[in-house]
Amino acid sequence: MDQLRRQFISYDWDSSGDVSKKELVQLIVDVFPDMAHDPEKRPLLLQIMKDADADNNGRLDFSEFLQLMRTVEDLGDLTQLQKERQVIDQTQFTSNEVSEFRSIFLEVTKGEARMSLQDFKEMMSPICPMGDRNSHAISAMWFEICDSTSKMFDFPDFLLMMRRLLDINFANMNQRLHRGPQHRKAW
Ligand SMILES: [Ca+2]
Ligand SMILES: [Ca+2]
Repeated sequence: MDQLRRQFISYDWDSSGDVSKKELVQLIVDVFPDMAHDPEKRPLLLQIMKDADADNNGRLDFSEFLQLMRTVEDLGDLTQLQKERQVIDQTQFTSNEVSEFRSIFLEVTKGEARMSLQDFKEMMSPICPMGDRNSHAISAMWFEICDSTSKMFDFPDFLLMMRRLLDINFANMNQRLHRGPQHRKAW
């Protein structure tokens, strides 16, 4: 709560107790970085702002701001879900494979939502020898896939990576995993 209060105050430059038009611009850019510059997302953005502005006065007071932040959080979950569905579709892993990969992912991250490159390499090391060459190749693929700010993998990123490694049979991993084309087992 304190953090949200501080965030709210930081947008309310003139300390009027609410965030009005000019102040809203900065808030939108911070809170909706993707939407702020995407004309197609503009109607959705306007709708979200309108929903948050309960008394329709064009400004957000603190309680309206809290409502907005809740919507943003829900949207974040939704976007993540959409990403995951899309990636599962794209990688064509079966639902069994996806659940196997999910338990591997969660085991490596100890239940966290993000995986580090180092943990990924450690996970891979029993399957492919992690010499300089393999290690660099994995890093290069990793940075192509991961979100550039966090440099971490979420679960869909992890699936994309596994799809790529299996497809190119990275360091002969399919043989090591005894995984032929007809043998549809993830791990
Ligand atoms: Ca203000
Ligand atoms: Ca209002």
